[in-house]
Amino acid sequence: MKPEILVLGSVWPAEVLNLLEQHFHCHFHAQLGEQELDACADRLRAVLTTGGIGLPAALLARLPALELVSVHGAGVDAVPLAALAARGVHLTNTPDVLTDDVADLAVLLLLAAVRRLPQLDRYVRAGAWPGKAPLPQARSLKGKVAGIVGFGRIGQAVAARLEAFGLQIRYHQRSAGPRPDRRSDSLLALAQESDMLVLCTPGGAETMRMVDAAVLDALGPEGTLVNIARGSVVDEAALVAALREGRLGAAGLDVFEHEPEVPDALRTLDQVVLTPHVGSFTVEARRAMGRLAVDNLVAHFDGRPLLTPV
Ligand code: 8YV
Repeated sequence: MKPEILVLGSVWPAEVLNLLEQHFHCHFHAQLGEQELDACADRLRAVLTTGGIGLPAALLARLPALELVSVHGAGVDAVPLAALAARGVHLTNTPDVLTDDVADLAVLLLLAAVRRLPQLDRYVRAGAWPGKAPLPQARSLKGKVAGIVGFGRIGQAVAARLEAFGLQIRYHQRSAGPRPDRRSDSLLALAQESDMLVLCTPGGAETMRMVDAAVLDALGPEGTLVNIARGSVVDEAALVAALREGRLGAAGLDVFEHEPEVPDALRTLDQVVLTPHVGSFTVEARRAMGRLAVDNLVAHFDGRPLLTPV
């Protein structure tokens, strides 16, 4: 008999669904009523979920037979880690296979924000060019300092790309990391030393709103903030205020505090570039993430070691 698993999220590609059906008896949470969930809950031995949905604690409490949570994504901040550990439930994620694509998006947002790509695009589309409407010059990247917040796999991949643009790299994270000579002691110090901050740190309680008004002010009116990490890392109200009042220069944002809702204030600001949480949203990354997420489930039920345990 195939193990019974619960699948959260509603937009799984056909390839993932085919793999799942080969190995598991799948129950799709989005299609289950409360009574249907109750009827199968004590047979559900694993959960497949996305980084954004994670596993709500209330749902975990309804799954007494749970052995494994497989997260399709690198971030596990939406999973109740302590409760899983207390129950001995295994947890896997899909690191590495998305690193390059997420790092590419960080660079894309940084370049677009600093060189004002959306404004330039709007300028041409609006027919402002022939009339020689005033157009402020952008700033160079070369010689500037990029501060990377969270110097893990993605942070280091962003740094490698930005060094090729002639930027100096500094970073902040709790541990020393691979290049201690480049590490700033605090986030505030990093913001003071940097022309731009790129947020690559995990979400969760420890990093909640760590980018606050003081950090944004330290980055300053010529500074640029890029966030490809989690919306929770930034005090969004403070970010809006800093941009509105010209205390921060520009921002490139892929993630938001209450996504998919994006505050009107951010959507109307000219110096902001917005994308809908698409760091890993490429054919290649999503295919590899889907396979890895399913392979972890299969390995567990085959009695083999998990491929990418958290
Ligand atoms: C995805 C992500 O949006 O990896 C992460 O942590 O945020 C993203 O890659 C999501 O997990 C896709 O399921």
